[in-house]
Amino acid sequence: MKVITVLSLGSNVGDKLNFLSLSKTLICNKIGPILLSSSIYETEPWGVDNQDTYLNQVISVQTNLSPYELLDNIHEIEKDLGRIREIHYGPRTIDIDILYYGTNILNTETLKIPHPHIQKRRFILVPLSEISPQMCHPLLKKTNQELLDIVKDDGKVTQWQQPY
Ligand code: PH2
Ligand code: MG
Ligand code: MG
Repeated sequence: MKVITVLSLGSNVGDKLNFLSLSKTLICNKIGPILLSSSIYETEPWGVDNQDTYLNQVISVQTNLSPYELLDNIHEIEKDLGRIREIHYGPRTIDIDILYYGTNILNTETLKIPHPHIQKRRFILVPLSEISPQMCHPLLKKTNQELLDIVKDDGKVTQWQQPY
């Protein structure tokens, strides 16, 4: 069955732009076609100090994978791109998080959908509202744009421009 899943991409180590780009190629190959992609944003690290800024982007992807198959494929892609899981919230070459899986709700030890932190993070809500402002959060019953309008987080999120 085809479902649209919304993923958040983040990188704050090494050639960040390249890690975003490589992750999208692998997502197309292993997960499914990318339907929408937000701009890339440079964002202030959330939850930890003394880290380099992130590049973040949100994409929507059409997939035939179940939520757990999706998660397994994401972990494989993160591993392929050299992610070592060390510090919680620590630096990462690539982090791929499942924000939404259609309008499904899942709440298990290993997988929580919608992503439990969507409504707390500007670095997610800004790109998410760019591609899907009217999409409704299945638990909070607010649109992504409404969640952005009320978010308390004041972390800096600026559209990233390719230097030339
Ligand atoms: N990811 C985190 C923790 N903090 N901060 C920003 N700006 N962007 C992220 O992607 C991010 C973060 C944990 O996954
Ligand atoms: Mg994350
Ligand atoms: Mg993650």
